[in-house]
Amino acid sequence: MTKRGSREEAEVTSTPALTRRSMLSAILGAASAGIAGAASGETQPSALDGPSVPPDPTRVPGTGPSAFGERSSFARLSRRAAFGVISGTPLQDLHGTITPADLHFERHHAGIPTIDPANHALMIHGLVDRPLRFEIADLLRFPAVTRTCFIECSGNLRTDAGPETTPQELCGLTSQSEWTGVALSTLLREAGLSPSARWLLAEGSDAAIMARSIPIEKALDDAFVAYAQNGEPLRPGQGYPIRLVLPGFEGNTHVKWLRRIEVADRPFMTREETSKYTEPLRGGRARAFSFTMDARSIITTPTYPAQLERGWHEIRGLAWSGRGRIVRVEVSVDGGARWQEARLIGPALPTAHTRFGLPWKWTGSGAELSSRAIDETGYVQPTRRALIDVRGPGALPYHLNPITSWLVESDGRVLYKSEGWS
Ligand SMILES: Nc1nc2c(c(=O)[nH]1)N[C@H]1C(S)=C(S)[C@@H](COP(=O)(O)O)O[C@H]1N2
Ligand SMILES: [Mo]
Repeated sequence: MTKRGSREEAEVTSTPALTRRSMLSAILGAASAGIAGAASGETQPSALDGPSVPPDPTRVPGTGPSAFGERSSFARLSRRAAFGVISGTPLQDLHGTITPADLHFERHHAGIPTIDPANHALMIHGLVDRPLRFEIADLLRFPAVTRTCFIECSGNLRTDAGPETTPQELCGLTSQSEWTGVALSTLLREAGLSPSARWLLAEGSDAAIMARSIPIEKALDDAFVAYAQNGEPLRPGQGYPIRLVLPGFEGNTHVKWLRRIEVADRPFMTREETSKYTEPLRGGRARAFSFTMDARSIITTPTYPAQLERGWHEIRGLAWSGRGRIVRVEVSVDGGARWQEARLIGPALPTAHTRFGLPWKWTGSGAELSSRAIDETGYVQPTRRALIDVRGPGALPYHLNPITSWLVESDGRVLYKSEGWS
């Protein structure tokens, strides 16, 4: 992996409320499965916590209701953390399109800050008629907006992945939530934009003081300040108490722990939009402010580490586009020689993960499964070769959305078709 944040860039914050038991299962979980969800305090039940299973569940009273629901200890789901600054969503273990909040991928440039919402506010200043300061309670009083959309890190492709790579490890830096908050246009109207306003700076209150320039058109279109995720307050890892959501834009612009918006007549040229989050092109040039996430898809089952049985299966996966709706997903089982139209399962919302499926009978011979997404602008997900031709083998793999394939071996093993990036 060339870009996954470097160690010196950030530190993992430890979760304040680790109990002895959760600490123990965190350590056991991390040690036994190589799973480091422990770093964020998201622990899985360990063998020690396992329930005693009665031979016949109808013969014994069940357990009672509780303050918090927990996942079945048979349903083992976890994020995989790396370098202390990133963790991926286990795409291969999920269904539908909503990512459970505790499995939303995480990318923190300087850890998760602990913020008391009572002491947090959002400032709007710069080229405005009235500089304003909003408490969280103020934000909750404005008309709410709710939108289901993905957030995807533009570094979401592991270019050095070998055959034994899961979808989570390959491209688990995309997740989807139903976000609720207040439209940024509403807040900007309160402050009154000056006619020369063209760009905003959005700044977070983490130790990285991460900041990005946002074009005014996006700010006035569908940008919003979210305070809730899947019906509950944002998780600390997702920006509690507030984050910016810019549907379809690269993950980095969705500034978490948002504290300040400054309005200006030009971009601010912050570190994250100059030395980072730009894409090298052929001929020694680079593109910058490449906000929109291009259409992409990935098969989530069957993929590594599945062991396939002969007979009928449904090839399933996710497709999404930062430019709008997914209109079509095509699947090939013969390495791209022929493509079949998959069924879209559930609604195809704009800038949202869309589930697709295609029933397929595996007869026991080798197969190569691939998917390609087409969005409402007619954009077709490119091949790896086409992307390399345009970008060159540049050092920073941002905005790479190649068609991805999985090889089914005659013994039923499923492996990522690893081709490198050159
Ligand atoms: N303040 C702040 N905002 C941030 C970041 C950060 O480190 N600090 N990381 C950014 C990056 S690179 C991404 S991809 C997304 C990740 O959001 P998530 O952790 O909720 O998945 O948040 C963005 N917003
Ligand atoms: Mo990112």
